Amino acid sequence: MSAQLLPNTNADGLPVIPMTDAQRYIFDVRGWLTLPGLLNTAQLDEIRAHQMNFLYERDTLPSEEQDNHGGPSQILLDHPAVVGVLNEIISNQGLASEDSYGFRFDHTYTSHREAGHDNFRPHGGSGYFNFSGSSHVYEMLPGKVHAGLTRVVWELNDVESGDGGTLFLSGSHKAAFERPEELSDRQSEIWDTYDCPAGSAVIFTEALCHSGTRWNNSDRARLSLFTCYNTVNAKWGKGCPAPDVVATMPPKRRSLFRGVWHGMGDAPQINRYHDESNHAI
Ligand SMILES: O=C(O)CCC(=O)C(=O)O
Repeated sequence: MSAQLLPNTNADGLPVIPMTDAQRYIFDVRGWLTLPGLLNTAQLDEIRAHQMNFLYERDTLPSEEQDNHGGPSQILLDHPAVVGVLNEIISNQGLASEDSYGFRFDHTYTSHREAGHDNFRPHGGSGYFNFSGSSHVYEMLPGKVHAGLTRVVWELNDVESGDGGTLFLSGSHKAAFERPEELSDRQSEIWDTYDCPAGSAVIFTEALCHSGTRWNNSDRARLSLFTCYNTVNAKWGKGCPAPDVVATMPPKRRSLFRGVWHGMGDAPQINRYHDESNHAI
C-alpha cells in the first residue's frame, strides 16, 4: 500500500477513488488505462448536449458555459476516479492539500467525428529519455512513477471494437529504440486500443506513442474530450478557461487553473491556491 495521497475528496466533496495496485501496474507497464462507465445517464445527457452546443451553437450558451469544461462539463475535470489516478501519477504532493490539487489543467479540445474521419498520425514515444521542459516525460523509481503531461480522454458515446478509438503503442514511453517504419502501419499488430461504454475515461501519458485513427461507425459518431493535465509548475498548451468560467466552479476545482509556478514556504508564497491574481493564461 502506498501512502495516502491528497486530496481525499474532489471539489464536490465526493471521496476520491484511489488507484488499485493492478491499475498502477498496468498503467506503468502499458502507459495507458481505461476507467469504464464513470457517468450516469443524466450526467451523460447533460454533458453531451453541452459539448454539441459548445461545438455548433456556442453563442447560444451563457458566457460561463462557452468553454469545453463550462457548465455541466466541469465535473469531468475532477471526477473522483480521475483524481485517484492523477494523484498517483502526476501530483506534486508538496503543492497538494485537502483544498487544492497537486496537478493542474493543461489544455483541452473536443472532437466530434463522423464515419470516415481519420486522425491517423502516430506521434510521441520514448518520453523516458526526454528532459522536463518537453513535458512529454515519463519518470520512475521503484514503487513510484511520474507520468508527465497526461491525457484524459472522455468518451461520451459508446466505443465498440473496430469503431476507431485512440491507438496506443503500449510500453513505448520507455522504448530505447526508434520505431521501425514497418511497425508504423495502422494494420500493424503492435497497436493496442479499447472498447468502452459511453461515459468512460481513457488515461495515457503523452510520453507514449499514440495515434488517432479512422472512425468507422456510421450509426454513431465519436464524441470525446481530450483534456491534458500537467504538474503545477509546468504548462504545455496555451490557454485556460476564462475567469468567468472558472468563477462558477467550487474552490478546489479552481485550483486546477492557478498560475504556473511552485514557490516555497507557506501560501501565498507557495502555489497551493487559486485567486484572481494567480490565474494561468
Ligand atoms: O485522435 C485521437 O484519438 C488521439 C489524439 C491524440 O493524439 C492526442 O490527443 O494526443
